[in-house]
Amino acid sequence: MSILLGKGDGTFSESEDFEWRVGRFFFVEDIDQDGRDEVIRADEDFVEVRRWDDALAGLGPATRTEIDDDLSVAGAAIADADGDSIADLVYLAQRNQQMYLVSYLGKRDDTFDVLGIESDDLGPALLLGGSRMKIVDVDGDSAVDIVVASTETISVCFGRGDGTFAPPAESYEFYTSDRTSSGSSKIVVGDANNDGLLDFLGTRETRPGLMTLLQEP
Ligand SMILES: [Ca+2]
Ligand SMILES: [Ca+2]
Ligand SMILES: [Ca+2]
Ligand SMILES: [Ca+2]
Repeated sequence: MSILLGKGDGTFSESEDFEWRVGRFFFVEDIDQDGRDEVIRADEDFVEVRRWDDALAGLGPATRTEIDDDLSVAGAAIADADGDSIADLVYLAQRNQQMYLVSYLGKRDDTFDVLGIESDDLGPALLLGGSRMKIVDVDGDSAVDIVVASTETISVCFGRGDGTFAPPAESYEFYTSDRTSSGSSKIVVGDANNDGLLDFLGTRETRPGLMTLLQEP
């Protein structure tokens, strides 16, 4: 892993290399809301947090949490799912042909509670290549929600504010990716029509144009 340190004038100092391979999921987030970002990497069976160390002028040692839940993980997000101001790790995971959202609650010491809080089965719509997720507060109730895009649908799993998420009430047809080619499509959450309500925008490699799904008041 290397870091380019910004000097604040658009230039950067030389990168520094660390013997730390980035896992499948990689985040830079202020997980404890102290105004300083932490670096997090995660994979199916672990999550590691590293903090910037001023004395080292580099990242300090990794604090590691092993996760032994036998899940097949399709997506991951870092956000405070239970409202205690410490970020949590949320996996979109598959087990026995069912999809779940599993929250591992973050603790003050940069570890995570290994007893994941599982949502109910999210239903069959999310099984079809459900591999893209975004964590955002869609309805503005200050509990983060999970947006899941599968091959042909987009669904919202509303957060209950305690680390659990409700199965989606509806799935919207939304061509975010191809069955034949993955990894080239994008989904973005933003307010497309400036009405204060978040909307979804997506592109697809083999189909020109931008799809917009507007949230209704
Ligand atoms: Ca921090
Ligand atoms: Ca939390
Ligand atoms: Ca919400
Ligand atoms: Ca809107």
